[in-house]
Amino acid sequence: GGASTPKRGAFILLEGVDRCGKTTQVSLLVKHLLSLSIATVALRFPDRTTQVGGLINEYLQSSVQTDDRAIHLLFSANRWEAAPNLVNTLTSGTNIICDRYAYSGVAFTSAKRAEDRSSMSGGELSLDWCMSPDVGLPAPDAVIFLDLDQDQAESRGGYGGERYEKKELQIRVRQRFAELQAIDEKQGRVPWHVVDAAQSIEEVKEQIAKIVTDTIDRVQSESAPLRRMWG
Ligand code: Z5A
Repeated sequence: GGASTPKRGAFILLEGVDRCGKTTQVSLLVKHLLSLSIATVALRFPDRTTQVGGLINEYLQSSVQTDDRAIHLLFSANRWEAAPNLVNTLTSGTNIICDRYAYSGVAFTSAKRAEDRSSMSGGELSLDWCMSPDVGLPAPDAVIFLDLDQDQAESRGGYGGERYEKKELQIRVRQRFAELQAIDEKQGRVPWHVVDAAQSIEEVKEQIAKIVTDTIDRVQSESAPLRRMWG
């Protein structure tokens, strides 16, 4: 018999509101999995290191008026430009732990209102409009949503200077994530795991590590195909 095809890696996504601890947990998780000799890499969006990511970085750090649709499409393009490498990584058997993705894209743009926005039209951009450029991207095998209410998030220190770091917007973003969770649960394809991010770093880490190892086991034992976003 020939060599068997290696099992693909799992694509695990951490999402959540500002300061929920995603970045902290992604790096702890990658260390934990590597210590178990489980091949894993971290990804994050926006990836500010590419040319498109450089434009996004300038946008986030300035108050320059840019049409919200144009900036939304840049965030999506920043995922599409990473997608071939993302798929290759999974196919080679390496797991990916990702910090933000299309859900953040939709949640933030759709939460903007006239006062946060600079578009031609005054109304909010619909969830459907916001989802469409990301349709077809590789879908995660699990979403881990680090949930933190606004007061707890604020207790982690004052907001920095970036343009989305505003209370009212962040509250609406959290509501949009809940709508996206409901859509995924209705489709029954991408499972969500909501973790209480108000716990200690160690407690959150233990809960997430269990979800991640269960997801890796499931993807491998079922030889689960890689799905596409919202397809
Ligand atoms: N955005 C968008 O609009 N469209 C898109 O498509 C995408 C993103 C992908 C930049 O994202 C902005 O882009 C973001 C969404 C928007 N706007 N906002 N807000 P980013 O990912 O580059 O930046 P960020 O998410 O705002 O920040 P962050 O650094 O990634 O935050 P975090 O990862 O959630 O948190 P952290 O750095 O791990 O922890 C925050 C602090 O809390 C830190 O001091 C920790 O030590 C502390 N911490 C962490 N865990 C705990 C616990 N358990 N207890 C107590 N304290 C804790």
